Formats: sequence, C-alpha cells, structure tokens
Amino acid sequence: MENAFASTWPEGFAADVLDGLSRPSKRLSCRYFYDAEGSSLFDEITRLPDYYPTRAETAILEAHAAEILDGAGEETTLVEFGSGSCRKTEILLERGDGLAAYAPIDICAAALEEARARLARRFPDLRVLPIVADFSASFALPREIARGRVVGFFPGSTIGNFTPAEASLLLAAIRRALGPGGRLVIGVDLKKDPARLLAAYNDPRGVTAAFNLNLLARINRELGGGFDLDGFGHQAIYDAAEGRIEMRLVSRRWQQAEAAGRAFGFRRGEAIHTENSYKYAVDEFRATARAAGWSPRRVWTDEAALFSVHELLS
Ligand code: AVI
Repeated sequence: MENAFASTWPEGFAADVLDGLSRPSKRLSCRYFYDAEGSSLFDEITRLPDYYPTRAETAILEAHAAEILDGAGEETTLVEFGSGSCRKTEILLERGDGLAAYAPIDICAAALEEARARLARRFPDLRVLPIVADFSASFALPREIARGRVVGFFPGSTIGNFTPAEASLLLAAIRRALGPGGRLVIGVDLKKDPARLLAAYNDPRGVTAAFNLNLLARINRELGGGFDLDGFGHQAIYDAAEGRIEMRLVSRRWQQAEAAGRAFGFRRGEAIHTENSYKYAVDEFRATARAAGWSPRRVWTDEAALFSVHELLS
C-alpha cells in the first residue's frame, strides 16, 4: 500500500457512498480504493509494464538519493506522508547518512507495523517512529519530532489524486506541520503524450479495471451492497483541459443496486466518477507549491521525462 487514503472509516464510508450516489453526477471517493484487496491490486498495478510512474520515480530516487538527502544528517528526521509499505523510502535510507529517525505516517496501523518490523531488520540502528494518522485531515507532528530538523517525503504522485485547490491546501498543511526550516521531497507525475497516460490507466490485463471495480465489491462486502460487478465497466479518459486522468465505472445497462441500505438506479451508460489523477508540468507544480507558501528548489526527472521529484523549502 502506498497512498494517502488507506484503510477504513466504516461510518464515513457509508455516509460518503450515500452522498456520492445520490448526486446527479454520481461519484465515489478514491480514498476507499485501498482496503486489503485494493491495496494488493494497487501493488500489482505498480508492477505493470504500462504503469510507468512507480518505475520512473524509483529510477530518480536511485540515481539521486544522496543529492536528495543532501544536508540531512544526524539531527534530521525523515517524515513520510502516506507511507504504506515504505519501499521507496528504503532507497533513501540505504544511501542516507545516519538520519536521526524515520517517522512514517499512515492511517493503516497494520501496514506501519509490517514496515517497522522490516526496517528494524534492515536498518537496526535507525529509530523508527510510526505515526497512525490521516494526514489529509488536520494533523500535527509529535513534539519530539517537530523540535528537530525535519525532511518530509511524499512520493508516488498521490498529490495528483487531489484537485489543485485541495493539493494547495494539503501542501500548506504539510508546510505548517513540518515547521520553520522544513523541507519536502515530493513525487509528481508529469504531463505527457495522452496515449502514454491512457495506456497506464487502461492496462490490457485488466488489473486497473479490477482495482476500480473493487470499490463496488467493497461496498458489497462492507455495506451490504448488491452491486452486480459484471454490470459495470472500467473507463479511464484523459481530460486535457483539466490535465487529469479520470476513472469511472460505467453502467452497462439499466439496473438498480442497493448500497448502504438504499436503492440506487443506474441508466445504461451512466458513470460513477471514482478518481482524478492530475498531471503537472514542472512549472505548474512549482506554482502550486508557491501558492501554498513553499519555495521550490531543485527538481529531478527521469531520462524520458515521465515523472518529477521536487524539493520544496519552507
Ligand atoms: C495512488 N495514485 C497516485 C495512483 C494514480 O496513478 O493516480 C492510483 C491509481 N489509479 C489507477 N492506477 C493507479
């Protein structure tokens, strides 16, 4: 799992499903993709030949880890937002010179515990301070961490799953949490040929489709829903004006389905919007970061300019 939204809010889930399916343009939040099944499907997506973001970001981190961590020494705590399995951080930790501590933040306690145990075996001298929290809501770092030097790490282009207005608010909240002198290293997917983007979200093996449909399966499992999964198809389109991939579930026929105790009707061709994945040009992201009070510094990209890693200073 590697995302900001992981895991469960049962009451929030039911309320959000009822609200989202009652709207004239139906929608479900992508934060609910990541139950155990969704997280494992997402892991599978990251290994697909067409899903380039994970490989491109990993290549950047491997090539530039020392530079990225430049100046982060023994008093520095590396704080990761939405850490999940922490696999990308291991690339930094491997090459980072004796950081004071690593503080992964995730809503999923089980994922944090698994990561803590793995890191303890791999980096026995590293202090790991897991924080169970939803950082997309309001949050503060424990005083012990906030007192020292802090470098934030927010990989995976999870920022792209927020609208630009939400992204700006989240970046401002992260800046406040990291405190004066804070630094943020953030992974952001780049704008590119739409065909390449569409291939990444429409894989021929159908893993992304299964990931998308798992949202309905999860409603069936957790909220007593009655969705017929064969009645909906996966769709991913690129909206060039908005600069985002949109994922939807499209009803194949007229049908009714129960969700969270209420019946909902779906016309043939009617869509449920399930995810936005915004793509940024380097300068667009720097402007978004500036609007949130950050001073953008260095930017690293992979050779094919598919993905970017930005350094922001508070
Ligand atoms: C987690 N997030 C950055 C992924 C993305 O690319 O927007 C989620 C995803 N959706 C479909 N494939 C992957």
